[in-house]
Amino acid sequence: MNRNDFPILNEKVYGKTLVYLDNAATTQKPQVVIDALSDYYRRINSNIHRGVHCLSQLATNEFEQAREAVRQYIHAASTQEVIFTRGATESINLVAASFGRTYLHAGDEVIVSEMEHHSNIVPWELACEDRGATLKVLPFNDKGELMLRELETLITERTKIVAVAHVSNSLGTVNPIEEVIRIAHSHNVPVLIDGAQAVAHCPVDVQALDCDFYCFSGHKMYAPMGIGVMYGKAQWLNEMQPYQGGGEMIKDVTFEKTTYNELPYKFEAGTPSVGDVIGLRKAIEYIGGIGLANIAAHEQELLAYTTEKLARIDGMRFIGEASHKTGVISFLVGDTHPYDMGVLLDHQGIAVRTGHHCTQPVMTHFGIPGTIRASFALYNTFEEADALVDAVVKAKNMLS
Ligand code: C6P
Repeated sequence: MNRNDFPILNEKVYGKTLVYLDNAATTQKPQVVIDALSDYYRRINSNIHRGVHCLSQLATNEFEQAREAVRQYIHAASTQEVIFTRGATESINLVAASFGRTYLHAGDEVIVSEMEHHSNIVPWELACEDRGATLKVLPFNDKGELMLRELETLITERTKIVAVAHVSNSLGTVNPIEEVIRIAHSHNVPVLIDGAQAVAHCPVDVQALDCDFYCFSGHKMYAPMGIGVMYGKAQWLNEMQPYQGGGEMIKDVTFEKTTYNELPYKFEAGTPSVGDVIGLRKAIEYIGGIGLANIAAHEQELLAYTTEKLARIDGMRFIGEASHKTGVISFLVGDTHPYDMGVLLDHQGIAVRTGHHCTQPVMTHFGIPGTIRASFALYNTFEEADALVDAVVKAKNMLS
């Protein structure tokens, strides 16, 4: 599917054709995104919202058109609710800091799940520490599925927010976030969804979900690095204190009292990464041209095919066997160390990630140091899946 759109896929590593299966870490970029970036710097590079001059106006227009493209992509009610950040990590830090400063008090509680990426744990730990609040944890079972029934008992009248991943980066689990949101809202508790591993793999409709915050990175959806989005319902964003100060986030500044700009600018301090925002819009258009449903169907076929073939390998152990998964396969083989396996796969031209994947609590749950993780994107092929399986067999034989 559209492999030739991605120039890097023709690169060789160690003289072998690259088999890129580290898409959960970052996806490769299609030529149209690369072109959009260089075109921006060649034609209209200038600071936005600040100049009367032509280039500044052109850049501002492109920037705001990209915001509208993001709004449509996640079906937000308004562009006021689409805040540009550097990535999912910054988006979650923004919410944890600003929401925390506004609503969290001593004795309050925040709930995260046991399968969260560190980016959806540490910002909440910092906020709780800062405000004298407590972090509570929603566990998952040995298949890697959230134990949803526990949520009812975890939520108390002191719970201020629930923060959960849409899709787990180390298990591949697609969480029942509709249900999480329904339960939390029935107790008047808002919900933040970490959508970093979802936005390129399944359609997201923030209004239908009714989530309060939805955070993601551009670089995992074929866009440049250094750009991300924090969606938040206007009702929260209007009340929340700003995250950072400076630049366009102000209305009036005096030494006595500074007032803040309207949404979304209130949360966008400093010069944004304009070219990357424009690249994000191109990536959204690119995904739209193929269709998320087609991408999801292709990745599901790859997931089923590869899982079935890997399962035939003696000693294969999957970490994360939820009934609803995206194209992420975490595994161990016999007692081989994931790092050793990763190095041997790399020498065969196969790029996978090994280690804890920034989810140490997940590794602690299973009592393992890490996993080998293969993750798919729209351009991966069944031949590449076969190459992975062959390379794992070869590496296993070398290591045993
Ligand atoms: N996961 C992975 O290899 P940033 O780094 O801000 O773009 O994304 C952080 C992040 C947040 N939540 C989830 C669920 C994630 O998977 C990630 C990034 C990469 O799995 C790098 S650790």
